Parts: sequence; structure tokens; C-alpha cells
Amino acid sequence: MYNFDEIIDRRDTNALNIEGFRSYIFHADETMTFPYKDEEFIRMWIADMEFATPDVVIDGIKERLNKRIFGYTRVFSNDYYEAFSDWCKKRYDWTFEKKDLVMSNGIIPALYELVDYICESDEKVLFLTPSYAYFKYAADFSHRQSVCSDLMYEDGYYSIDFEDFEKKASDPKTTLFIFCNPHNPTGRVWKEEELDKLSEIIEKHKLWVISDEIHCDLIRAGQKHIPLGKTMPEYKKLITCMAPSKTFNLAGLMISNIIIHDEKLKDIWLNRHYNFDNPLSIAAAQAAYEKGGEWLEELQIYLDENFRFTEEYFAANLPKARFRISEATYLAWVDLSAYFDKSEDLPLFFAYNAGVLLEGGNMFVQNSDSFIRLNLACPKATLAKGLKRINKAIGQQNNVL
Ligand code: LCS
Repeated sequence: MYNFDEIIDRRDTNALNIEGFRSYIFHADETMTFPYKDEEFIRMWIADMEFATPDVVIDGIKERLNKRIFGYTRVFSNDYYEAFSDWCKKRYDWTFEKKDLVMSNGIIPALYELVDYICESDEKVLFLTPSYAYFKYAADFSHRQSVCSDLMYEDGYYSIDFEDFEKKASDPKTTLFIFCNPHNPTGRVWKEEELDKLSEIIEKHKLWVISDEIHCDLIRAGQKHIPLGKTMPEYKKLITCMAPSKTFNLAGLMISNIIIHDEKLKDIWLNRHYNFDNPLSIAAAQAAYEKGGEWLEELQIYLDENFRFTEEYFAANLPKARFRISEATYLAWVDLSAYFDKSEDLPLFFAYNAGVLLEGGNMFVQNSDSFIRLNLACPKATLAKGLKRINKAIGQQNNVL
């Protein structure tokens, strides 16, 4: 049994989670002060976990360390492909050819590159909102226009507005759809019927599609992730992104899998991409895919319980907060519109008044006012403390109103 209750000291590790919140959340520098010392914050913001990477992964890195030479490295051997494709076969009953797998030092860099390779300068990038903001940043970075299709929100549950989506997809200048499957921040796991409908529209309008499946391993009990590649197996304009980074808390090792079927795009990638990988990262990822399954099962149980606890806490203490247990991810997406005005800067409010670092509102592009996103991948004691502080701050705020 792994001990997910352990509180691990992350100080002095150059962790963005600890050292980088001022710039990332508040676009501020070290001069920004709070009524809390940095070490007093409960950190529920960026999407990495407070849990240790599994021992089997650390052992994999150690084995590679023992080989003592760390020269230029790329995934050449079959072993990595076999480990990752077996993982996909076992979990998603989905496979892909070895020739279609390329590596990237993260999915974000891949998104930035792919937008540039795929879209002409006057073409647009479509995505569903609220959205992980880097989908927009990827378009912005290459000076491509972005087009948002708002998800519909009914009874606390999100769904795709297919009519709006098709209208936007049918614009001949919209050539790329970046799809978050499962969806950050709403936590939706897309169902087969939804993926079928989307695929139909994508094919009809001949869109390129990047299916970002970075969160796919982290689903609640009873949920089933379907790779878009399973829904549209013959579609060459599909690119699938998966990674061990969220699943095994390896984001800092910067390794991710990009599966490209179109030969021309793959050639462009192979010619223009800086094609080297970190040997320790390859070893970690391979060990994770080969041996990390058991740890992941235990993690899922712990996360399910953190979600259950959060649901119970909100129901008992903040009944007007609208919250549904996310179908995937370790991120809770909470509607606080009953307690706050749309214009309230919620990350700032909670940092100042609760000592809790979280993301929310316009950090998710649009269609996200009055929502906060809480990272629940932490020991239950930390979660309980964070929720208590959030509750207290909302209580004080509403007494003042
Ligand atoms: N794609 C999605 C949908 C993500 O949620 C994240 C990380 C990434 C890509 C990053 O991929 P990487 O470059 O690390 O391989 N999500 C984060 C988030 O929501 N907050 O902090 C990171």
C-alpha cells in the first residue's frame, strides 16, 4: 500500500507550485505580498500532485543513472514503444503504429509547434470553453486567431453545443480543433455518442484535430476513457497526445507522446522539431508504463475518496456551491456564482482571505466566471484544511454583504 497521506516537503526543489505562483496566477513579482507567509498557503492550483512518484519509476531512473553516461538521446529502442502501446491496449483497447509515435518535451511545446505547422497565417484554431488556457496561448503564440465554442452547462453538467460547434467548424478558415479528452477544467469524460458526433463534424469539415488526452489515465471508478483515435481510426488528420506526466507526477521530466498519422505532417515534425529526449525521462516513463499500473489503481481510489469528501463538505457547509464530482482529472470545478459577483477575482480573493492558492475565472479563457478549480491531488488532511479555509472566507465575505 502506498501512503498518499504523507506530507512531502517540496521546498528547495524549484517547484513552480511553490516558487512560481506569483508570476503564474497573479502576473506579479516577488514584491507582491499576502497576509500569509509563502509556506502557510494551502496550494490547490497548478496541475501537479503532492504525492510521490511511484517507487518503480524512481527505480527505473536509478537503473538508468547507474549506466553513468547521459549523451544525446532519442527513443530508438522498441522497448519504450512496447511499454506505452501495451498500456494503451490494456486500458483503452487502442493501439497505434510505432512509425506514428514521436516524442516531445511536453504537450504544451507540441501544441505550439503543431499550430505553427498546421495552420496558415490566416487560419483559425477552434477549442471548447472553458478551456485550459494554453490552447489559446498556442494559437496566440503563432498569431493565429482562436475561436471558442462554449460548452453548455445544465444542472451542473457540461455538454457540447454541437450546433454552435458545427457553425464554427464550418468556417473554411477554421482548420484546427484542439480537443481536451477528457476535459480540463470541467472533468468531463466524453461519451461514445459525443465522440461520434464530434468525429462526424470534424470529418465533414476536414478539420485537423489534436486530441489532448493527457488526463486520460486519471478517471473516476466506473468511467471509461475512449481515445478519439478509436472513434476515427482511419482519419489521418488526427494527432493524439498522451503523457505519463499527470498520471505519475512527472511533469518536470518533460516527456510526452505525440501520435501523428499524416506522413507529411510527420516529416515536417521530424525535420523541424528539436528531436532529443532526456534519458532519465525515457527511463521514468517506460518504468511507469511497464510497472506503474498497481500504484495508479491505488491513487485512483484515493482521489475518488478526496472527491467524495469534497462533495460532502460542500453539501454540508456551502450548499449553494454547485459541484459535481469530476468524471476525470484530479481537478474539482466549482461554481461559486451564488456567493460572488461575476467580476470578483477569485484566485486573488482566496489567496488574500483564505491563504489558499487556486485557479479560477478568466484563467480558463471564457465561460468560466465565478468558477474556481481546486486541485484535489493532495493528502486528505491538506484538502480538509483547504476546504475549511475556503468555507471560512466565503462565510466572512457573505456576512459583510
Ligand atoms: N494539456 C492539458 C489539457 C493540460 O491540462 C496540461 C497541464 C498540459 C497539456 C501540459 O502538458 P505538458 O506540457 O506538461 O506535457 N495542465 C495544467 C493545468 O491545468 N494547470 O497546470 C498545468
